[in-house]
Amino acid sequence: MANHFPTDFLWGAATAAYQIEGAAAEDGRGESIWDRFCATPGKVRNGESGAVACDFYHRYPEDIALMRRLGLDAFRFSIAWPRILPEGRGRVNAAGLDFYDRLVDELLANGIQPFPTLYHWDLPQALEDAGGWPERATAEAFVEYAEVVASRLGDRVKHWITHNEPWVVAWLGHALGVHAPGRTSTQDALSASHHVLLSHGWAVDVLRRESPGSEVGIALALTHTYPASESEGDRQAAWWADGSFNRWYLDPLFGRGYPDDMVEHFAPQGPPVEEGDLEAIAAPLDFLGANYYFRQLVQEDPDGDRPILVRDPDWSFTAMGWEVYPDGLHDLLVRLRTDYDPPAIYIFENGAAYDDVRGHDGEVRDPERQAYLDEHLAAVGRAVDDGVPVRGYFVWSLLDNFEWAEGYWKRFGIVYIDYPTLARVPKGSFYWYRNFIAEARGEQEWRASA
Ligand code: IFM
Repeated sequence: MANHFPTDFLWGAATAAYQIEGAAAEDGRGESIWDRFCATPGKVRNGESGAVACDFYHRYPEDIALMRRLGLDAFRFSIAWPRILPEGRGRVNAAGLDFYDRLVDELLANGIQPFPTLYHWDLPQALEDAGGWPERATAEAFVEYAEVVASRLGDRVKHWITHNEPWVVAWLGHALGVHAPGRTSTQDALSASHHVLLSHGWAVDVLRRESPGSEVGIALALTHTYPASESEGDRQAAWWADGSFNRWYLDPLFGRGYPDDMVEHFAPQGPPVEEGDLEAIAAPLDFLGANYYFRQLVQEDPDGDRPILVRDPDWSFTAMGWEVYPDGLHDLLVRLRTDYDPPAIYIFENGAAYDDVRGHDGEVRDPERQAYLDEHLAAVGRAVDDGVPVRGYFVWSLLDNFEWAEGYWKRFGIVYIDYPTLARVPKGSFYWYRNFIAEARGEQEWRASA
């Protein structure tokens, strides 16, 4: 399977600041909405937080050495906005910028391309206190932040990701209340969603100006939706689910505005669109980032106006309860090319949580994760064969980490973190991925545990 990939295909791993960095109160970092959310009783499993996480802030040289052992071409991380601008806008914290400066230099010194994401959910609390993403001013603040970061790192960073998964920011954070900031309003979700997309569009120009020659894109949480049957009702339900999860973001980013059927569905609520916003959001992208974990199998609800997600009992599920459905990744990639034709696609997240344990010999064997990655990479290979311009694949995640409201018990890493000691233990999937990358490059395979 490994030989399906072009020689310049980028092999990567992905992470996010709040999930791995720790050092939450160090070197002038301000409070983020996730610090506040974690400190609110009942919001995060076991009252856990990212205060220490994997301590990547201090241990990044060790982790970069692991990336090098793995043979990575690229590393996706995010920048913590409250480290750079502790109050969200205005005063710049030099120590925060210095950290990412050192990180980028260390990556490059090890032959690894930095792929920073500017916003992976850790909004400065001060901006939330001023209204947060439902306010247009937060989009303006994001552009100032993007400018500060790009003017410092833009000479070395060649790929910028503005946002991670606007759907999650909007709906989990503002409508369902299960992520920070924990709001429960559909209108807030629609406003937040619009301002996240708007801030993306505005930042594209700034990033290109401050970081000449770089490429800019966004990472979306995408799924492929399938009707549970061929009935008209199920097909319409699948189209609705596609509208809510995929088209609501893809359509405006690719210049089509918000999809009419969904605008009608949400009316009289809706995104607070002002003149010029849709043009800004549609700023041409250099690449589209696709984060894929599972498909959606959708059935009509005869008693409600929203579809029901159903489970096919014949398939297997990860520790998150997410169905393992590799064909969905192939079908999604083909659909993206057919319907949106992006110049390039990166798979910025794909991976699985399983209940990993460390054996008596100290090793972590995770054959289910290896199978998950193998099958999904085969699906990517088929999409590449079908002519989809996939340029890279980033496994989620390099390290076990803080899985948001689930705390630390969901382990997505190919490297196990022994949280009491913070020791890093490469899992079986780490060696498997290393072999896969080496084979894809036409190098000799490493021995399984070498
Ligand atoms: O851990 C998250 C990540 O932060 C965003 N995408 C999904 C992952 C798994 O839930």
